[in-house]
Amino acid sequence: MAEETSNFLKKGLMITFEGCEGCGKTTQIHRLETHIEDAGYHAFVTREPGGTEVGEEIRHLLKFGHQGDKLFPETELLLFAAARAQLVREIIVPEIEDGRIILCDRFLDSTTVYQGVARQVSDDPIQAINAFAVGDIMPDLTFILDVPADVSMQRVADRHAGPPDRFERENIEFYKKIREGYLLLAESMPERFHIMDGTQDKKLIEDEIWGYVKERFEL
Ligand code: T5A
Repeated sequence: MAEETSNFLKKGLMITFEGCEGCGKTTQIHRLETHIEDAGYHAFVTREPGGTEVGEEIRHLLKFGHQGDKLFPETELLLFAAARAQLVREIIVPEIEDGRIILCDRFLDSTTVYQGVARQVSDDPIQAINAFAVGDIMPDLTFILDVPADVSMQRVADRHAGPPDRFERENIEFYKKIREGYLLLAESMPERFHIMDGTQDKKLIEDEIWGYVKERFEL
């Protein structure tokens, strides 16, 4: 019988992926998950908003709810924070304590950029509400997949089968603000962020991400 190999981290890690719509987060998270598992570690993939039953209901409301057009930026902010508070407590904290490597598709930086920069909610409530939602949990590493606004919009248009969600219906100026917001945020915290050129070939990005993760965390 083949011997089972498993590398245990005493305390898990959290790696988040951020960027505009269609920048390639989901694609790369699943590829990184495979590398991590092949190396004998345990990965856990989740997403925001969502990842819990409560969070998935909030996700649907935020993206497709027929009252969506009536949402004020402040309401939107609190709904994202509510989904995050649930995800942190129900999933992330126990999984990290179990030694897993959490791979999360968006986290608190999305709120800083989408609700803060693009929707122009002021910084103090954004930071306070983010801090309240995440408690002691902060990503160990955040990849930004950087793509120009027009590439982002084109990818969303190309892959779409159903009707676009509230964020996908935004105009190119919104997408540009998001991109700039992420780049500025990364500049302010270079120790946590790693910016990748998201227009490169998927396999090149995958190899660079895995190489970076392996080296940084000595996996
Ligand atoms: N939001 C979220 C907030 O406003 N505040 C918050 O606090 C949070 C948490 C979530 C929305 O909520 C907003 C942001 C979002 O608008 P979502 O559906 O989860 O909605 O949206 P996204 O996170 O943007 O997810 P997407 O599925 O749109 O994009 P991904 O996951 O980044 O991209 P992916 O991997 O699905 O790829 C998209 C397409 O591009 C191709 C893929 O094959 C696919 O067709 N692609 C590439 N093509 C060429 N070259 C590459 N390198 C490619 N990589 C991927």
